[in-house]
Amino acid sequence: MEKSTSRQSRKKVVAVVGGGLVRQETQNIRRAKIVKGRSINLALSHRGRQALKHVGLEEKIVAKGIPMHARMIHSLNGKQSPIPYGRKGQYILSVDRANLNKELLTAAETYPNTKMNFDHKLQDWNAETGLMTFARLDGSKEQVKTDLIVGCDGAFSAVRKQFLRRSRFDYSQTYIPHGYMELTMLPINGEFAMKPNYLHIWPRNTFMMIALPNLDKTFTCTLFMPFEDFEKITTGDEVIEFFQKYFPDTIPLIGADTLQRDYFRLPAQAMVSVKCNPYHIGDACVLMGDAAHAVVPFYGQGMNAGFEDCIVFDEIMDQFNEDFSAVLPEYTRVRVPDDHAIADLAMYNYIEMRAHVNSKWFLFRKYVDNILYFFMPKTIIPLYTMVTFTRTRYHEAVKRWHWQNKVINRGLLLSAVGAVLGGSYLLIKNPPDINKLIVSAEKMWDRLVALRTL
Ligand code: EGU
Repeated sequence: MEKSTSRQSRKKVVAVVGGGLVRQETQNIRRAKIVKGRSINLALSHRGRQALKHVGLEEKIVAKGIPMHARMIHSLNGKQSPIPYGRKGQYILSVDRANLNKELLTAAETYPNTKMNFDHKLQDWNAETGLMTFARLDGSKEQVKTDLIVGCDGAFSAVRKQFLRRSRFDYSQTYIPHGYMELTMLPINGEFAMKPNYLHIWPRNTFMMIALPNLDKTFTCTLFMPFEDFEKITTGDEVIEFFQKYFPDTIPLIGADTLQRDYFRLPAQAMVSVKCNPYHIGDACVLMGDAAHAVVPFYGQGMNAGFEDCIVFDEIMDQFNEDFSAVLPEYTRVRVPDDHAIADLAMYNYIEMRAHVNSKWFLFRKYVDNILYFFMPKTIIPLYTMVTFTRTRYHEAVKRWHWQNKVINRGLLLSAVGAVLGGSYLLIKNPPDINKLIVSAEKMWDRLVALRTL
């Protein structure tokens, strides 16, 4: 892509390496037959929508997204409990990865100063000279030199490789012990098999399944489970046995045959978290999206954070008159703390969910969040609300969350102390009649029994 500016005399040539939500046999999604591995749908929330708005695509994408106003928690006994994401109008969208890609490519093509090359694999590049070598499908090579390289080539970025050879480049990558597998839930009698406008969740501690709706009335179910457990299941009967034990309500919905077929279609996919710093080399190269910060999917923010990178970069480009030597360091300075914060949050949520999140705990925690938010909307904002429905900088959201937790804990402590002191005072002032106490204890027991059966 070429970029002309008012301030700079010569047009700058920029190479965007990658830059689609792609990872399949051919980068051109419009010609790709199968999309291997990668998830089919994504949760689009505020940050991602704002970025799409900047390029005039929000309406187009939202029109083909399915709103999810609440989570639907599936208990082991088949009970379903909705928990809203927020107020009316606060919802996330299930969007189709392939469609998003198609629209982004089509929009990019409309710029006269862009040229797209598909099926060019970055083999190597030189950080000193900026010379890149690409391999085409037929094995031929092409060498290109540009003013700026933008590495948008995903978690296993070839652009990032050259950063690793440099001094004072921080890099960490962590594979989590869990893998994921996608299973399709087909429509039943031409209709969605479950309520469509929800993010369905089956929290089972170390195992978890979620399901997002698609426009064709299917659901894509994603099963998260430790690799060692995936490997223990080797036959169709074992698949059914496993689902009977943990996700019994899904067997009739997915269908035993489909389940057995889908389970063995692809091996479980790995999930990796990547953090690095800085995101740039001089004025010549910059990383964005998963290439800069791959996150585990447990906050639904991977695409949203990557899209937000673009807004932040664009704002800094305006601020510094597109002077790459000023823009790139500023982008690193501003963006690294936020991307690291969301990477940590996603990892934290993974650890918390696998440690002790069953359906009761999940429901309880989200109820408490929502109730506090309802009564003190200015003081206690749930973390996921700040992350999902605002553009509060990720690291600010984390800071505020820590502060809120302190306030909540103090509040709880004070109430507890107050209750004990107040109760003691009342008991001493008005000693209760022992007979009345027993009667009310019986009543209390009835209430407890009633609660249990709720
Ligand atoms: C995982 C895989 C529920 C799509 C985190 C919530 C996700 C998504 C949650 C995937 C969960 C987990 C949040 C959203 C979203 C919840 C969120 C997770 C979309 C804390 C296609 N997560 N996901 N949190 O709050 O903020 O509903 O594959 F199960 S959307 Cl793990 Cl908001």
